[in-house]
Amino acid sequence: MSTSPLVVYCLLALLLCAAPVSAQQVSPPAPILPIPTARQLAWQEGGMRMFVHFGVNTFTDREWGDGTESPDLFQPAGFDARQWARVARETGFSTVILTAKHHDGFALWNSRYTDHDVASSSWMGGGGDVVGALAEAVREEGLGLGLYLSPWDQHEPSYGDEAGYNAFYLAQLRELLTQYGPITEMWFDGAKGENAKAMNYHFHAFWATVRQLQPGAVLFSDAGPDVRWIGNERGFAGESSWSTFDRSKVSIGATGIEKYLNEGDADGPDWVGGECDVSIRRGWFFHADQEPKSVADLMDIYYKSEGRNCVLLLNIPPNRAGLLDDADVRRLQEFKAAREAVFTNDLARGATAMVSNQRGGDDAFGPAGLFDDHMETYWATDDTVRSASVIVDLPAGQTFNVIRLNEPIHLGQRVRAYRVEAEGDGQWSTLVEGTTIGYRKLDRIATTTAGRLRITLLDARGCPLLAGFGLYLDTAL
Ligand code: FUL
Repeated sequence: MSTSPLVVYCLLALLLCAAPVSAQQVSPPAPILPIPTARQLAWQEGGMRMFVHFGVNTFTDREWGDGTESPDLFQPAGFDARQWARVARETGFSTVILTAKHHDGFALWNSRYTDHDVASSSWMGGGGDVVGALAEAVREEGLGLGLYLSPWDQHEPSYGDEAGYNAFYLAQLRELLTQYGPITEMWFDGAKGENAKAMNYHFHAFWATVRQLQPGAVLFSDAGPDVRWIGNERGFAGESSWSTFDRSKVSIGATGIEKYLNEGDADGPDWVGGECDVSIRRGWFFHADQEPKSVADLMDIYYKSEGRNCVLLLNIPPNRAGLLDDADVRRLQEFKAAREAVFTNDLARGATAMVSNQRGGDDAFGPAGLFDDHMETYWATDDTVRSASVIVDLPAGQTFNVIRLNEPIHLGQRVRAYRVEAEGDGQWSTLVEGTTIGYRKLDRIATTTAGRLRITLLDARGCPLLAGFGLYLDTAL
């Protein structure tokens, strides 16, 4: 079959007209190092984690056992890990982290390397496995599993013999890492009593073993390497809160480094985000005479942890029946309702904005990125910029007392200082001045009514970027 010259001409013309004009795309900003790894990003995006302190202390009413406890003391007659996992999911936690072994050395799984474990208890005829039951339960609920394996072990006879004990610890660690499916966080506690024999723990071997066997798990300790302790057990991050950090400045279990842990380091070469651990009750283990914290206290903790670029790790200690206590479950439900009452109604929705600088003039980097929920869409400035502002016009005047800001941290944490102002009668007045933003910054301010706001990023480690902005009314403030 032959094609007529006219048809060929028309086809050519069509092709030429349809040929794409090669548009010059404005490149996204280069990351400012250090940046988080994939597992660190997943940890941060997962948000709140539930800590579960459970073991012989639950039955002796102590916080630190001494390792002489009989395994038979451990008798959680109504143990139900499904209840723990269900409550965790229903009340907003992404992961449950269990004390598989606390300082008393009692293992909540059947460990081949000790007889100080659930298998030596008459509970369930020696067939109980708390770690296994929780692993199954969290998977059914779609949650992550984290494990705490205390290096300080007051029961283990080899403790004090550096080679022997570290080999024992690694053997137990390997059991936990190989028998229970995916683990998302391993928690290495630096705590040690004054009576503890002097001995080094081989943390580098512990970490390498986790990397080899559970590459998706973040490693927590005072010094990271993935996630760091926030320097207190009240759940509070610093007002300045950097995920950037210098690991060479800290060592595990050291004192005098709390402020550094609490605030991080704008110039640090390592990315090590902060995890804020705190218990819903005074103790880490269940004590019948203690009460859960009030919703107001839990909200304050939330603002000072999740609202300061960190992850909240809230401990809910199961009672002697082996269940999360009714009083704690009720409080968790109230805490969730309080968060929802504030954060489901974003008063900045539908706002429009004008920026002082927009990267390459490209709309892909315009302020629309502030009003969606994606870290991948963000307002970006030109490379040479260090200070820039955005004016936000709300569809109507709004009354609010909480401001949310988010940086796209996958490109590095940048902002060193910012200010938010409101316009009234043609004048700007400052609502808040802050330092770091990071993944999520929540500022509580005096209740304000305004229709126009100005956010100024005053200083940054590179060209500043902003991925989110929100306004809320917390009627409990
Ligand atoms: C500390 C421990 O000594 C406490 O008992 C608790 O486990 C807390 C989370 O860490 O270092």
